[in-house]
Amino acid sequence: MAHDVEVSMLRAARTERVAIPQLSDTFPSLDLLTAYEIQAEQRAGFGPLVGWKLGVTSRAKQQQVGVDAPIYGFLAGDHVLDLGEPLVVAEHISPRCEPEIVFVIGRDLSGAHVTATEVLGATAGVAVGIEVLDSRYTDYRFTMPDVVADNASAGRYVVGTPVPPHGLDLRLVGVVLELGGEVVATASGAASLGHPAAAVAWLVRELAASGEGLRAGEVVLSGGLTAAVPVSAGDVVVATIDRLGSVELACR
Ligand code: 0L1
Ligand code: MG
Repeated sequence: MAHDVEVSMLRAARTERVAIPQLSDTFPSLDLLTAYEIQAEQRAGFGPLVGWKLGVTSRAKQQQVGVDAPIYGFLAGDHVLDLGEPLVVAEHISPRCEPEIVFVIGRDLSGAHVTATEVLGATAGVAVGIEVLDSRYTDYRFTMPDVVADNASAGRYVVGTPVPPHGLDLRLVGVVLELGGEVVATASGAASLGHPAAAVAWLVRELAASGEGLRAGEVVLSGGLTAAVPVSAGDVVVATIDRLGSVELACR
């Protein structure tokens, strides 16, 4: 593979749970195109592809990590946490949790001009989710190409029960993130690029550049709606989204 060195550095960080300096320190010419190539080369090291994640789609996230444009990453079987399954903090480096609106795709969708309306038409259900992010970089610091190469900090995710999207205005649904029973952040669906379906449409258009698209049955995390909250063993995180319900994640 073209980027064996970068891929093995990131793999070692992930499997040994030891952060590495950001790739751009070692490879100053790292650009976005190369970063997506490095990301794609890592897919083979995970389970089967189950979907995609948007990253850095909200102002709160952009301010938190100093990256000012959306990115995407892949989701594989290894990223899934089942309902009620705890997050084992020691399996990660610096886990952080954030609330997401999760799309469950009902039919294949691809193309360079896909719209939010088409995304909603192809969606079988939407659900509340919690994404667990984990940067493989020292001090959770990175440039945009660094974080793309690191699969948009994908760690784990848990999804609640989907409901049909029809009749919901996903811009207006309220979002509450709780940690240990305290409300730590609030938002509405519009925090993700103005409309979560618009964020998914952006993803589809980006995937078209590499001849890919969404497949029926895949999930898409449409972007963290608040800043992400660092978690430790013993924490309990609850994400609640109006009309979609709540999902809880215990950390141990
Ligand atoms: O899902 C996200 O918005 C995260 C993208 C990468 C930045 C981070 O680790 O917070
Ligand atoms: Mg996220």
